[in-house]
Amino acid sequence: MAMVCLTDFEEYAKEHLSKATWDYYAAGADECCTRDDNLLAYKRIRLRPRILRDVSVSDTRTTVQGTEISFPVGIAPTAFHCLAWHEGEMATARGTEAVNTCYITSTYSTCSVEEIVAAAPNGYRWFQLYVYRDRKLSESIVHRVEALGYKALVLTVDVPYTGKRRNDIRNQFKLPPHLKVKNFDGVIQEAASSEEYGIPSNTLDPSISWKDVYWLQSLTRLPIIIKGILTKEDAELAVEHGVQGIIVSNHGGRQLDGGPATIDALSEIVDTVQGRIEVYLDGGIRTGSDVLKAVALGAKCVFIGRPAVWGLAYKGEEGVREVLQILNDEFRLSMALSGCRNVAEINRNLIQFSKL
Ligand code: HOC
Repeated sequence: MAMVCLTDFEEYAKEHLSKATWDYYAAGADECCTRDDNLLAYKRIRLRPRILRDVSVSDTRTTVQGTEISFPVGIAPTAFHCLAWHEGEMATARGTEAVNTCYITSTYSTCSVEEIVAAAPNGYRWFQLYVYRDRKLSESIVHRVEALGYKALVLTVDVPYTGKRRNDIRNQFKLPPHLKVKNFDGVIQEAASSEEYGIPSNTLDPSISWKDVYWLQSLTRLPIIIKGILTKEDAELAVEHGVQGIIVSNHGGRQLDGGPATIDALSEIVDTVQGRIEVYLDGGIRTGSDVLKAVALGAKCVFIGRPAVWGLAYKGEEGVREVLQILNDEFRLSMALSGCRNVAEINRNLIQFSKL
């Protein structure tokens, strides 16, 4: 089957994954309004293409945190990749390395960070981190990933509790016994007093607050990127707390239902930050023109979550690579068709604001 666009991978994954696994990845919270709006919002935005600008040569490269990547798309953190492909996150890491972009490894990986780094030693990686009640647990993971050469910490701040995902409750979804959150293997000694998805959930600390950003900074020299900001007020606080980046994210619509689509929240955050730190986005990216719109509205880079998992389900490492390659080709084409020869030429003039 020739894969032409990202939704081809979605259809394949839906047909081939078990129902419980499919439902887990597809899940949004409650009525899934925010999950669905993440995609619909792109369809409401219109572009203002420029013509006759010699687009015979185009360059999609950009940088994130000072490192060059092949185009402004990376892999967002998603959990449990071994559910989609037997080599799990090791395959994701290889597929991403092949395309020379950034892979944000989830804490809830089914391969350990050591296995992931060994599988793709030249990959550019950030690590997604939660703050645990047992700060020593977070601390030990921070030191591990720093020693392994991860280049930034992505502090996820929108999960004081897990969102209500109805199908996961109906399916009683949990990680099957042959899979583990390998990063916790031998690290969490005590039996969990409560579990979600078959993994300890009492570890997540709902009392996390801005002072924990200072705590994290005291542990590491790595750049800290806060994932889960949706308002200008929190964007300003992030800058004031000295972090190096923000990911505008609603956790794929899996947490608070009723919050904004990320592309709709982006502009107020970019306007507030005014270039003081980099702003990224995840949620709802399905085409190269979606990437173009997000970059035009000020995202330095966007990250894809579910589409990477669909690629994995299709053909492991090769599938992840194909998903990224298709998005790269589409982005390059959209750039050319709108008169942009390189990423620096993409700006807000491309967006038709009267239609927003
Ligand atoms: C035990 C807590 O990000 C998701 C993942 C994991 C959520 C936290 C699980 O499913 O959205």
